[in-house]
Amino acid sequence: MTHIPEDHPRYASLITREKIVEGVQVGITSQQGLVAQGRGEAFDYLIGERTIESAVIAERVAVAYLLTAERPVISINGNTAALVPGSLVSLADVSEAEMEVNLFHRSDARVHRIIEHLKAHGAGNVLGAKGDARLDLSHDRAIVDQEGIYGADVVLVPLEDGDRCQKLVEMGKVVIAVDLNPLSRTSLSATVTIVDNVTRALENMVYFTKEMKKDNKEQLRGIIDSYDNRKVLADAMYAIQENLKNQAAREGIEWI
Ligand code: PTJ
Repeated sequence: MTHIPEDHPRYASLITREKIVEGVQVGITSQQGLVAQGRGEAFDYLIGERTIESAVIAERVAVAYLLTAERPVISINGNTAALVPGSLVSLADVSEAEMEVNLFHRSDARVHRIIEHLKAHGAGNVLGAKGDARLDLSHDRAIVDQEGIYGADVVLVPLEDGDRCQKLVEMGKVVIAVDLNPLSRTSLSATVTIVDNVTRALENMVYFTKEMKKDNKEQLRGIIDSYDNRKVLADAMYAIQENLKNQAAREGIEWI
């Protein structure tokens, strides 16, 4: 890993980048994952590299869904496995959700490497190697486990592609997405869209789960019922616009 000095103004962003590069080097992350990370970085820059208030709301609603689910599943790909393995394991643990490796650029070797990587971070059972069920899609993200994503009622899909998100929603599942692009097909079709960096979102969700586990089901359902995903998307777009305006003002550039 390249040495990044802690006082570098872009320390957090550069460390995240290094983790993805390392993920590719050890065969966990796909090369395409580097491109996806670049896109994420660009949106994170636009939003101000912070968790906006509406993302906190979405994160709490996501936790309420996980805690009231019958069969919650966290879907894991090569990017999230490299970036936030510890938080994924903690979230599965505190929310009692299953973990399932599901890849767009699928190979059995990579599925197994990711399962081993998660186990090295404390995971118990990790699904995804069986691939004994199929979603109605023409690419490899269709391959899922019967006892995991296929039979789940709530699925958390950080860094998803739009097709599968839409398919899971069509199947009647609650889909929670984490995506820094508020206008991606995934963001537009998910039940709950968390417009935040997965590195911040997962950590927040672990914290909220520990706190909200004390709430009863009715309180959790109340949180869900008052939620409007369109408002959250609109707020993320507004936050991007305001961040750019403020930055322009600081630099003395007129906003036209
Ligand atoms: O490991 P695989 O084979 O399953 O492949 C995983 C990737 C991520 C390569 C695959 O799912 C893919 O190609 O994704 P996309 O279509 O590029 O979508 C990724 C979305 O996630 C984009 O909208 C990015 O803006 C967003 N994104 C990227 N990095 C982050 C992010 N959102 C939150 N946090 C990030 N760190």
